[in-house]
Amino acid sequence: MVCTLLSIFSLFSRAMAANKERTFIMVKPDGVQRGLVGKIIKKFEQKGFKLVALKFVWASEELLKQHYSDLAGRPFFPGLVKYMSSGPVVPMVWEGLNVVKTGRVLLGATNPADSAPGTIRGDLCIQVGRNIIHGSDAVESANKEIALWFNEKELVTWQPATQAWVYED
Ligand code: IDP
Ligand code: MG
Repeated sequence: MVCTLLSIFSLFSRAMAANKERTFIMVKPDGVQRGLVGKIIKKFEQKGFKLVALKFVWASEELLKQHYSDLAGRPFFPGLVKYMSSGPVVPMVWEGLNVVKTGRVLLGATNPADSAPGTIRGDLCIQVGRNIIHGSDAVESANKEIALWFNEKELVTWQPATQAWVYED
């Protein structure tokens, strides 16, 4: 009996933890300039994910170099940093079950030419160098990116009223 209760509790807390996965999403300068911020946020809201943090900032080249440090050796890196620092961006944190992977699905392929219709990049942009949105590619990189762009106080703890209608547990 105790064992059964314990295993039910453990299944429950594992499901709760899975629902708390977080990803880092950012509307890039072209997305902001083209007035697509609301449309992009709406995609994540309508899916059922929970907004945990959001801000509007003009990021420094230094921050962007850190954000894209994995790509520092690529020929497009200087252009990428210039593009990303050319105007304000909207960094966000979204939470939910498999949000990292599903977030990437909502974004579409890196190159909009390969992004499926219905995805953000597939519907709203044309070239890889102006692909309007960033999304973390793994839980580990998500945690790194969240810590780079937000401090603990900016990550808001709250319970959406819709929770029981989005998740069965
Ligand atoms: P991702 O944004 O889909 O994760 P990454 O390979 O991590 O794609 O590349 C980061 C960003 O660098 C892309 O979103 C895009 O803005 C830019 N980028 C990637 N490949 C190219 C390229 O070949 N030319 C110009 N920019 C590129
Ligand atoms: Mg990437």
